[in-house]
Amino acid sequence: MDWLNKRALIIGAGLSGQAAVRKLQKLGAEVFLTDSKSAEQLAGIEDIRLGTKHLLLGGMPEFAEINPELIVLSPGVSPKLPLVQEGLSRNVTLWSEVELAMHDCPALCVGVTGTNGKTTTTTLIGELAKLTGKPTVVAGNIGVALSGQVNSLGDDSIVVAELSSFQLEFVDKLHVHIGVLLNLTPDHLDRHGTLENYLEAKAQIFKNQTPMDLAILNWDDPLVRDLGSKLKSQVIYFSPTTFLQDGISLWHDDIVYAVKEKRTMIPIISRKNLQLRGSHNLENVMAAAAAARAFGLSWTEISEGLARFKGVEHRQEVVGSFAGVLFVNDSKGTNTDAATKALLAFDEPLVLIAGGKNKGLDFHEFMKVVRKRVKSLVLLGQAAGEMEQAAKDEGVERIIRVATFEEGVEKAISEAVPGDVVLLSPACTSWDMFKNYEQRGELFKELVRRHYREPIQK
Ligand code: UMA
Repeated sequence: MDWLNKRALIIGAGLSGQAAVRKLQKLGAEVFLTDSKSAEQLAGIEDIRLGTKHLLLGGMPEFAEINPELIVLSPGVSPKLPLVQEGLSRNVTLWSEVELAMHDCPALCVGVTGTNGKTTTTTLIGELAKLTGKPTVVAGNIGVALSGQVNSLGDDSIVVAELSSFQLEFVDKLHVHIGVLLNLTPDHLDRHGTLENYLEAKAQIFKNQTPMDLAILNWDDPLVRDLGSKLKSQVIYFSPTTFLQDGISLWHDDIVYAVKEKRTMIPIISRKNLQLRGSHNLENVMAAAAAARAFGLSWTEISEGLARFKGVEHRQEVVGSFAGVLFVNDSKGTNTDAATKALLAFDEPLVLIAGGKNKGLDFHEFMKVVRKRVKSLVLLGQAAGEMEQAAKDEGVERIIRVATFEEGVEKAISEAVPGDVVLLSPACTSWDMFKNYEQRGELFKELVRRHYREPIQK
């Protein structure tokens, strides 16, 4: 579609909005950008060269003030906004930012959606895509707007896009050649209303697929499985729990690819050779293997790529094994759900470092899991007192309170013996002691490596 001299309104001036402005400016459109926040509240907005007439901050304009021919919606902006509703009633083209990004992009598009595991799977597929030697871009809901990343790509390139339900809600021609739907559990229902609507938004990832394309679906998730029979594309299922005669699943300890018609079963990798832990990560690995096969890697290359993958930084990230103790950085575990998942991912005795700033959560359920899985609990930060009380209430035996993060790491190291795992998964935000969870995770890694006199990796 040609946007030269057309009036385009972008709603939301965050990462997506700012990238959309730049893209539409390049396409020669007359661009308007609006945000309910003021310029002072918005990071990076001063780099956007739009006159005051076109930069409408601190509130939303009336539709008639702009009369746009295109509205681009940032993912976090609800379509219930009167401005959007008016656009819809006047049949104005309404696109999500990912539609704008990919509309004229000739690259092979691999899209990953689902409620959980999107970022790990997207990152892993990105790593595997790089093994093809082709130019590869990894972007989307992962924290980098697609519109700013894909503009100079040719048809020999691969785009690996993490796609949220928000981003998929208003797509038109978005063609995802290889689409992954990992799982679906209730989430974002404040925006989508019902689980059906949420599934419908996610299923948009397959909207423009043809019989040449591939849908990679989770067999274990009934809603996702049922979608398979409704798609035009080829479907491959994966399952970490049930052996599939057609698809990717587990055969004893091996992840295998089976094709019933050909009576073949190809071992891809033993789960023991994966650095990613936990059964939820098997879903991510299986989906990534299916995608990588579809963009042309051999099973050997896939196996090597999977074995090398250490996970996403700060999410159950393996720091290394020192003196027989495995150190894992899960600084991104900023709530009890995430930290529980991390605890359940390990069979080994655990020394857990937890605490920080509480988000208003109750810790009792979490401490029930801690009692079963953790041999020593090291507590720090503002929430330490509250966590200690909950831990005692639930019968956790070994609780160690420390004053500083540094002391916490040293204590955890002294508690561990060969065969143990020292896990940082705080179940709290970092904001009482750090700028963000990344800074907390970096310090953890640095302290561990310093203790064992390993070179610090920046
Ligand atoms: N805004 C309005 N009016 C509204 C609502 C929002 O003006 O009614 C403005 C806000 O004031 C703000 C801007 O919109 O300035 C923010 O837009 P946004 O929320 O869409 O955020 P972006 O910075 O564009 O980031 C988005 C994704 N955020 C959301 O979907 C909420 C990022 O995913 C994504 O990485 C980025 O685009 C680049 O593609 C984050 C996320 O939390 C990680 N995603 C959710 C999730 O994973 O659960 C879906």
